Amino acid sequence: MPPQNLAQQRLLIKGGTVVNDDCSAVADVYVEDGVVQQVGPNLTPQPPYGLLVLDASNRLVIPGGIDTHTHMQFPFMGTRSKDDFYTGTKVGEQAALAGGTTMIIDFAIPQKGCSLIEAFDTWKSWADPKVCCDYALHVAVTWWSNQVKEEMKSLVQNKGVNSFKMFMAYKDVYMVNDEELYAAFSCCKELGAIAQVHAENGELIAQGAKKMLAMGITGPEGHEMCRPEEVEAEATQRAVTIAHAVNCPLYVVHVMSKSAARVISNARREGKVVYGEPIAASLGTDGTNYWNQDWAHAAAHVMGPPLRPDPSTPGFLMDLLANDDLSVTGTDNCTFDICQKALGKDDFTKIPNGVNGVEDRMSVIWEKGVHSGKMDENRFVAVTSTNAAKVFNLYPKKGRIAVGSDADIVIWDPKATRTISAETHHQANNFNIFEGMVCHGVPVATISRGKVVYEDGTFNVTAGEGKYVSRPPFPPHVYKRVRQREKVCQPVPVKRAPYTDVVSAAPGTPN
Ligand code: URQ
Ligand code: ZN
Ligand code: ZN
Repeated sequence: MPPQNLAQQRLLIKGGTVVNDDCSAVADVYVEDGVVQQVGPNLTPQPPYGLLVLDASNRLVIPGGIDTHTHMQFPFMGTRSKDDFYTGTKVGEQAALAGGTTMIIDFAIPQKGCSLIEAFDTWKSWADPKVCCDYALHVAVTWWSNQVKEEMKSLVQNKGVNSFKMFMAYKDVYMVNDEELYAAFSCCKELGAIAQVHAENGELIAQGAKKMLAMGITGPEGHEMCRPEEVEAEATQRAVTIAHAVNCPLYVVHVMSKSAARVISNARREGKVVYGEPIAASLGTDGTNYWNQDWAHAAAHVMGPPLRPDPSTPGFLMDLLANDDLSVTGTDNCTFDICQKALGKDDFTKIPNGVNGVEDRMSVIWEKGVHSGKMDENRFVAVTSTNAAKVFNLYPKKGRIAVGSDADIVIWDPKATRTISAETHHQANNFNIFEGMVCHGVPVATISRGKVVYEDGTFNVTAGEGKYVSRPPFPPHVYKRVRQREKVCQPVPVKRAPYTDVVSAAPGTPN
């Protein structure tokens, strides 16, 4: 008799095309105890009993998606985002597993003056009993002190955190100034962490918002008009400059505009260690929605930085993503239903910021990126999974289908289509910013650590089954260059004979 549950521990995915970021090949994948054991043609694992076989012929077998940017059950702007770690990963407004995402990285965000470690512990205590896929946590630095510096060190050394987000916006709430950015970036570099920025000029937003309200513009269009894209581009350039000054790798979250993307692209061409993260929203829709006659429709798209009214923005960002000017994709999934959005019905500055995406990211990128001919299936894997795994030091455990990797795998049907709709999505939210979009590319089955957790619309996963994943510092993909530069690119003084002649101030110069 095979031991109980053996079928779940032993899995053969047969006849699919295995796609990694660097190659595709027809091969079977054999999984045991949650880890890939063999990849190759015509595998016949022994003994045959208790083996679950999945037919993947005519389908792609891809590494599970990694969503680098979510906010589950986030207390924000007087409310809390609707998807929690259960609904957001399994069946909520946006359900990661249903969309082919097997890992999320959420953000622990302390209030100013509060402990980063306590924030981390709080977020982890929310996630652990509920989360259905693997997860990790970025931590935000919202103020600066010696305590913050010590806590960053402890988070890196004891809690498996290797990324910290600094907000350049949300004045008086989360925003840090340039001096604090300099200190935080320096600390990240010393610890081997990635510095992340929300790049918008918070001072200009505050002034712009006052101006819009004084002009009687209280609706969602005011949200975009008070922070046009140069507000994002200026902050992006400033962050690039400060990070470069301290030789710290920089990761710009939620790239929303052409001009911010150009700043990142130029920085990369100048050899700076910078990564840009467009999100499903910025790749799949645009800011013309803020001018929609229906207030609820317009408000549902409010997020920061905003979607841009130039309708060619999503295509432009996809081109840069295809060409490696931009590197990684997340969603910033932070869902609020229409009643929550209505907190700002008379004042756009009070509309809770955030949109959906975690369930739809993979399909939206396949449709707009691969089906459109901008990228091949290997680049798709790179931008939805592998690059994130490399940047956040999860590779090759995550982000690759190879012997020894976690069996986080998606059987992907590139020909099937689905129409995205709030009526049918697995999220709790009553609005979907991709409503009506027909996407080629559908996950047929999602496998998390060797277990089939989602297949043809049916889930087989319980709350708390996902695991926290520690991320060691100094990801080689990011830090090899940084460390070498540290060694060889230090400024050196010019050796010269000392000046020995007369020293005198101009007569009459006050002391
Ligand atoms: O800025 C973010 O990432 C969070 C706090 C809120 N969501 C958003 O509008 N981008
Ligand atoms: Zn942000
Ligand atoms: Zn965010």
